[in-house]
Amino acid sequence: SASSLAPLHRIDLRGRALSLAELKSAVPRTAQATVTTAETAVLGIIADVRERGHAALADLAQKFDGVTQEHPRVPAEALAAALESLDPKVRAALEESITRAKAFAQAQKPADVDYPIADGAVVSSHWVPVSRAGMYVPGGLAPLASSVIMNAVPAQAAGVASIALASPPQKENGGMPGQTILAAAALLGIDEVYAMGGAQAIAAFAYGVQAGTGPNGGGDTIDPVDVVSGPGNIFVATAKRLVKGVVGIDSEAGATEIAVLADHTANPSFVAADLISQAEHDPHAASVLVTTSVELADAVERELAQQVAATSHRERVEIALSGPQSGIVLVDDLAQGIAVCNAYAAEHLEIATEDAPAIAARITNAGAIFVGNYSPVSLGDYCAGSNHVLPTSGTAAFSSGLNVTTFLRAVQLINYTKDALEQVAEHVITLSKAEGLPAHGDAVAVRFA
Ligand code: HSO
Ligand code: ZN
Repeated sequence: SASSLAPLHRIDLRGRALSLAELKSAVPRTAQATVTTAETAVLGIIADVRERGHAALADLAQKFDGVTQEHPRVPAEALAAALESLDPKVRAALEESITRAKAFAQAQKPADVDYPIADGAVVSSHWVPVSRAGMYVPGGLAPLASSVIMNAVPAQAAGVASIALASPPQKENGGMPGQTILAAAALLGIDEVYAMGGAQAIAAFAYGVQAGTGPNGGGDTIDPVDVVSGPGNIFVATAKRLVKGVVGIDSEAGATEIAVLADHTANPSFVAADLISQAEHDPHAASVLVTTSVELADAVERELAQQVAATSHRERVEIALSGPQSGIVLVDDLAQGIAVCNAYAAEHLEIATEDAPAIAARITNAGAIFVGNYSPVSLGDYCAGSNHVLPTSGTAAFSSGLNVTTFLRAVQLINYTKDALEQVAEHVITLSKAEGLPAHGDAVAVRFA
């Protein structure tokens, strides 16, 4: 059947010299009204979980997931059983994904620095893991077992001792998260798993939940965490933004985005397939093509119409592709295309141009850059070794995708001998006087009095 796909929005920037601010408002983005609505709802949910603990979690599980819940903790036997009954092919694929993610996370671990800055003086920075991390794994439209891996592997590589995982209760699975998610958790040795979804899961991790606050006076303690990580929908991303400061977060990883920077050499069928692959996640997902070639844009639209007609999640894809957050941006040349991509700061950016590595090197803002025709985003979603939890909605301009340092802090150590302190004492005293804080200088002088 022919697709009912409406033509994508076309934004024609050819022949226009735009300032950075103009570029930023020219690129397609989710409407601000949607963001504000989510914020209001999420503030209410966070307050409710803080006030009523397990009782709030139970009500919200009923409301959003349609399940009746006494306590969200998934029993150990359920985790073991899920692993037991896991399809061996899926297990092998998860294991390959884990192997690659682990190898990369290990390699990514930053080195400690112990720097002899002067005689008898050593300044160090030592990477120390956080004590406890809470990870979110989306359920909803698609329970993402791969996100268990993307969250947990870097945390484990960082050396986090206590890891808790939350994923929305699935009605079809007796109110527990999806079986593959449970199996993946078991495969990674994670035993603290909760059937909690949405903003309420983020609130529970950030503030903890008191024992005995359940509907019938039950419910065990959920300890607060130091870092909340993981991808989610707009509500989860908003909740993470709102609890940031109480806890650390990886980044705002909301509804997924793909941008493709393409010239006339791009393969329209590959480009269309990749745009659809991320649109399949969520009606709010964004698929953006930035191209120097009108012919390519037209060819991609023809491909989209054909491929969308045959895709499983056709309705969702059509909504995502025709939304204001998606579109085709026409540019004069690759220099303008690069400027557009940097202004957009995509979660995922594919480079489908001649000499893709050289173009990729000129990208300053993107969560992850997929270079050339054989590095599609879906490779990164599952098995590249890179991480798929990445900053969305422009936050790639200042934040990074989930990685081993998400769970580490660089603690500084300062170790001077008496002689080494004496060497620099005069400067400390001078600066303390210059700032009008003489007691600072006195604290040094007293050691030599
Ligand atoms: N593209 C999503 C991750 C994902 N895709 C998981 C499939 N499964 C956000 O980067
Ligand atoms: Zn994906």
